Amino acid sequence: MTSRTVQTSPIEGQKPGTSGLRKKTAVFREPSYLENFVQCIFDGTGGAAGKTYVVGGDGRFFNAEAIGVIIRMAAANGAARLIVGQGGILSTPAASNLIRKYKTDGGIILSASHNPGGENGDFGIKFNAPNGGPAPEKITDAIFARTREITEYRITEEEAADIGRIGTSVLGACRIDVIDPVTDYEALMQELFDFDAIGSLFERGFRICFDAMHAVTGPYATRILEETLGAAKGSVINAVPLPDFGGGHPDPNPVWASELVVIMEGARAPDFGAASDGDGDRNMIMGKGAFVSPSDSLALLTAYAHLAPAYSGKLTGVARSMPTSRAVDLVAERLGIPCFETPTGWKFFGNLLDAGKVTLCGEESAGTGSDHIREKDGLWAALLWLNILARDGRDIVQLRADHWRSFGRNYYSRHDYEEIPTQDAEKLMTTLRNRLPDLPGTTVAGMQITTADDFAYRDPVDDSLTEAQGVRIAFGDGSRVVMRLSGTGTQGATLRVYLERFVGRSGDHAQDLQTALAPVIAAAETVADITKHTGRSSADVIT
Ligand code: VG1
Ligand code: CO
Repeated sequence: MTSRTVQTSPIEGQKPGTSGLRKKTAVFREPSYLENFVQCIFDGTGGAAGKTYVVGGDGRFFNAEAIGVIIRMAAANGAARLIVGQGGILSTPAASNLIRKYKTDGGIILSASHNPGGENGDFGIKFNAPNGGPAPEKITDAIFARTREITEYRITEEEAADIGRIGTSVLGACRIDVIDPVTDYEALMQELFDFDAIGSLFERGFRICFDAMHAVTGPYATRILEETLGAAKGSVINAVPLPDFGGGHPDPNPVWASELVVIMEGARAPDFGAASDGDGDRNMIMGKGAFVSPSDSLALLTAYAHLAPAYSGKLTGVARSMPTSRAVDLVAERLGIPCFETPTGWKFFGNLLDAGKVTLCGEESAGTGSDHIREKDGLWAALLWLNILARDGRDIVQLRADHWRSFGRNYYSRHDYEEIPTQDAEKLMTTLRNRLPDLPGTTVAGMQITTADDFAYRDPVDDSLTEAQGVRIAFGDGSRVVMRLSGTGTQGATLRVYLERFVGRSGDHAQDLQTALAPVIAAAETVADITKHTGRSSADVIT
């Protein structure tokens, strides 16, 4: 094997965001862009010499090419072994599982998750730590620091053997194992869930629709749901991963997964619907004609997880990201287990999971997961739901209605204002932040503000402090508004406005969502002057 050392210089803006480095695909294809960042991953984590990494991605445009580069760079940097998904395919949860199962030194995952793909779409790369989770900030900070001082990278002259075929090969001293992407993941799901109960549910004629959105979950869902568990053929739709996700936006919410919504609202709707995102870590759950909000889904899964073998009597605690609705808090309280509130992004759950402080966690953005891995897991969420439905017997809509009757309903919605000029978005946030001390006690749009702050998180395990994680404004009637700027976009800024209103046990749980939230929406607009700062009279995407 011949390795080359290539001279390079720092490239601006290689700062990882909420979940890795995300840019336009064209940016990643610029000379040295990918190579610089990959070298900085190695350099920022003590070098690759003698190490083992998992490598895979969501199959989007440039995935295979980027993996070819990463393999050559890992070999040139002295890595001992790489575990690569066949064809370069690994869902984010499957990669997390492999990192843990084979006790590797981490993994490199290629994905821009729910962002559209293709030549004109987005691309991304992230490093996961040996615990299987997204690198915590002290690692991403070290990687970013390297991007500002890099002078050279190393790469082999030779290409690796074809990753389209399962088997073992070598590139110099580096062993490359190309494995089936689904096998280990399926074995893990089998350990967690009552496959017999789910299988007999399907035998009794229970119908499902799983929309893989032409993204990475297709092969996983087809194998597990249809082939192993016996769901009817065709239960998984858009099952073939495509480099541009079929031109779609692989974000499982009622706006982008509209094909599933139409099916689930149709006359012959299946009993259960689910969708997952580009890299398979998100989930959207539906019953007949009913979208289950991710925040409600987390609360319901917490309340009924004991029906799955892995979680029966095992819930130590739960965690949710700060903007996620507080529905799960009520369940935790009744179960007598702690509920942690963390900043947005899965990396903040890692320490809590490693320390055994929480078993389940989730985010309002359709991410749910457990201590089985260190990433959120879309198909896992669908399987946990199916396990619960198989053992409980009620249908999903009834289950949710009973839950609201028992706990009250947290009406919840997120309003996104996309591609705002960055300066305007930052001005909105700064102006709002400056006003925070004066807000408590005042009334906006008829709503009385009780508290207002900028969320800061002290990690209970390593005591690290993460500040400026989003403005929280609470109102006298228990409602809440949260505002923050997205950390995953690649163009301009996205303002996320999270709206929540609680209606108690005996209240009306059947109101139209946006109507129920109207007073909170008006208060958010008034307190932050959204129209003035953004020039928009309404949000671009409402979920
Ligand atoms: C978004 C979501 C956040 C999620 C992140 C990564 O981040 O809000 O909850 O963890 O995406 O998800 P932001 O900073 O844009 O709000 V994924 O499926 O991209 O790995
Ligand atoms: Co994702």
